[in-house]
Amino acid sequence: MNKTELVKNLKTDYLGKPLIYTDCVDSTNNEVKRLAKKGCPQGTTVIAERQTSGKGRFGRVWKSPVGTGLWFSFLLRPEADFSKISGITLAAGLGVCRAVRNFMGLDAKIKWPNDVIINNKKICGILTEAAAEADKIKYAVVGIGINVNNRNFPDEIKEKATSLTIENGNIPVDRTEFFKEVLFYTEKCIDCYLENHIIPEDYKVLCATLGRNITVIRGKNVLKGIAEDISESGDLIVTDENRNKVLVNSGEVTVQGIY
Ligand code: BT5
Repeated sequence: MNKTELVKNLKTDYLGKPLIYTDCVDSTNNEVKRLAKKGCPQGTTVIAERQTSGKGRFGRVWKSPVGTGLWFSFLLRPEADFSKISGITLAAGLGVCRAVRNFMGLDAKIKWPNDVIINNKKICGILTEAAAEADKIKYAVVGIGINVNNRNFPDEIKEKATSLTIENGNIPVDRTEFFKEVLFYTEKCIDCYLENHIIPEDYKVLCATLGRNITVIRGKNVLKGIAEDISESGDLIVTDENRNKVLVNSGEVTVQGIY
């Protein structure tokens, strides 16, 4: 990829403006956070060919091999309550899902809260990190990792990970054009969420978690039940084994038949 092509004909209002392209960084989330503290504007986006400390949630590692995927993060400075943070992650996931469906025609779905999957395997993970001022969002950094042209994966994730090219019959995917589609759809979905403050119905249609038996691990507690719905603030509404409705807003979710 190169910066000139990445910014050419970008269809967004603010995402990717400005765009910082780099060969190697510890984590694009960390880099955007550093820039945020220096006052950079909403929309500032960092994309890297390789991350040396790509990260997932709860301190986990995000594998970011060189030249295969899209590893990028962008800055938002919304005027919104801090409670809107989890909905921003869901909106970004919907954006990626739409981009994959429109650009590739592949049957991408969402695994609540932060994965995009194809054929029950993970092609994308999203990590949102935010700073608060009183109960408002000061800034939010949304980091998106998408496996695009990866042909294989390390042993520890090969059962659950896939890439666009693997799902597309090994035809290489134009990462530059696809990146622009992702920015376009993600911006649309985030704007829509921040204007209307509800999770759109098509999120639910594309959410593979709903209607399935799930297990949620929250610290030492394990909750088993059926994922029924998603609340206005983006929580998962689960009916547990005693038929109680429980709201789940974080934790590790295993969906029967997925991972
Ligand atoms: C996530 O965390 O899925 C969020 C990943 C966010 C990555 C982006 S890349 C750009 C930006 N900069 C960063 O440093 N991060 C963001 P979580 O739900 O905790 O899932 C992490 C788990 O996914 C790991 O423990 C592995 O099991 C698995 N995993 C790691 N690398 C993967 C990959 N490339 N593809 C699929 N699964 C992977």
